Amino acid sequence: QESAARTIARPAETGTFDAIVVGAGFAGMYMLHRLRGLGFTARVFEAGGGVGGTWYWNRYPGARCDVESLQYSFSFSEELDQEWSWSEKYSPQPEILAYANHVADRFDLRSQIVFDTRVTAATFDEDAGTWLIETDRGDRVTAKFCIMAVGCLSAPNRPAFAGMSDFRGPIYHTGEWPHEGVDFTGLRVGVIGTGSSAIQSIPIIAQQAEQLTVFQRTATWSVPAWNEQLSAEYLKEAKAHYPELRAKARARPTGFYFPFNAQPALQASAEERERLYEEAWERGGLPFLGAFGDLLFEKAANDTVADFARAKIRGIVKDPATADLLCPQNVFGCKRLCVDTNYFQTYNLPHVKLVDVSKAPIERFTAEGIVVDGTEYQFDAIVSATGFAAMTGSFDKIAITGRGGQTLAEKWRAGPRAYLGLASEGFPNLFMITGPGSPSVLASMIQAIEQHVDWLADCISHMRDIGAGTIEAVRDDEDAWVAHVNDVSTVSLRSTCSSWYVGANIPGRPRVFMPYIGGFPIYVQKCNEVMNSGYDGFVLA
Ligand code: N01
Repeated sequence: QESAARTIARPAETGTFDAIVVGAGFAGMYMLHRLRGLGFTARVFEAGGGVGGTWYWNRYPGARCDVESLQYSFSFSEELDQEWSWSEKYSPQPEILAYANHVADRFDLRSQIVFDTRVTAATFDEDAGTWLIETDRGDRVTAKFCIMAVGCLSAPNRPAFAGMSDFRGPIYHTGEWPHEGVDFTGLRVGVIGTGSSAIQSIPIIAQQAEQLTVFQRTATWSVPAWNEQLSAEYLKEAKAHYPELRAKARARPTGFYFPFNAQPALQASAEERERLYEEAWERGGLPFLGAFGDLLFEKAANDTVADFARAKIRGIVKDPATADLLCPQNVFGCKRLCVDTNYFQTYNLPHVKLVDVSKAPIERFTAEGIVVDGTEYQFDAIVSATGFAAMTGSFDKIAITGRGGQTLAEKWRAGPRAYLGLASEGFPNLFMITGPGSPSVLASMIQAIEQHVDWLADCISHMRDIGAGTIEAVRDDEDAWVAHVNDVSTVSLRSTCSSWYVGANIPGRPRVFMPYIGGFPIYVQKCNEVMNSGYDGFVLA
């Protein structure tokens, strides 16, 4: 979905800046705010017609965050924390987008953001030590620093099913939902996929559709959200202790706070396990994983929580054959755990059907619908909830050329390589916010963003102080970090399944565990050590 403003002509930008930032999601906005505060000149180029990134594009029905609203927000301004009031425990997409717009206005960011403009190329000029950034609107600007704030889950994955163009109705992707919304009332709807986007949208689409058919390749683990309105008293109390909550969050491996029981599941009796799983289920959401300390490390411990969650699914879904299909057989929480409102209950509705495509995949689209195993399912509209080319997909869309004419795509062919997920050797002065090899998607995204942006702001002003022209990661240090990211991932059961964490959701992508799973505080400590040592592992020239 491109906004109408795209078609309106505007003069091309040609200036020179200290920094160009690509993307005006939470990362790009905060980066701009910090750069400006330090007196640097900057431009942000944003493909969308507004700020918000993920929350600008993902407008599918039921879209909401799975991190509690009080923690899924910027922490850099106490005034902002105090003046903004979230209405629900888990914010719906429109409210997060309203928050992003509020931040843009409150910190007066818009004047330096160029909307409806996609960066197409970034090329390093070795002689000048600067980047030339080009866009699809003809802009050609030069900057000392090029900062990629392109998001981790922002390049939609659209599997190329045979015959797709034959389908007579609309095909929507959850990650690029029409801004005017979609009314499915009275329609026969097919949904492909059962990840987070699907499990959030399916219950809402089912309320409108006349018939809903879900094509499931891998059954999904999901825990109830128990979402609720936040009362004025609750918010008052929470805001009175906001700094403590922020500090507690930063000290957690996930970068957000929830009750966590470090005890190993296998040390508890079967009765105690059942009791603690029930309690955690009643709390719901991602904190369910905090029921015991070893659930993502010990397969035998994981089996106990998987059995518990399968029993929950069987208790909800009335048709035993459907319940069987909905019961995942892989490691619990191996792919990102889903958080739902009435997902499994939806399959008890008479007009909702589940089709297993794990053995016989989707064969093709036809004018009328989708064929699986020789059977044609007829639809008026199809929803592709097929996810994203995670972590690197948005880098792939930009022709990034570094020293010696090397492209980032070439360098990353066998998997992304970045020192601390911040920079890649051969690409001086090119930074990435929440890049591959940083905690990013395994931490609370906004906390991860703030830490990266603050580190970059310190780095860039240090370079100004010492008169450095370029900064570049050292190959050996980068290799050691990439090896560490890989080694530490093998400790977690999360490395064992075919998720987007490892690029395995898309055929042909190299299988590499991309985010850093060693924990947010350990990572922050490492970044601070690097900074305090005068940027160990980087060459400043
Ligand atoms: O994408 P996904 P998503 N034939 O990749 C299926 C975040 N997020 O957009 O599992 C048939 O998880 C695929 O099947 P399989 C969150 O981090 C957060 O749902 O690969 N099916 C899978 O079922 C999340 O993890 C929130 O076998 C095909 C689905 O499509 C991440 O974004 C909300 C297929 C894709 O699931 C991505 O979530 C939404 C094919 N050819 C998203 N190709 C919250 O904050 C793919 N699939 C709550």
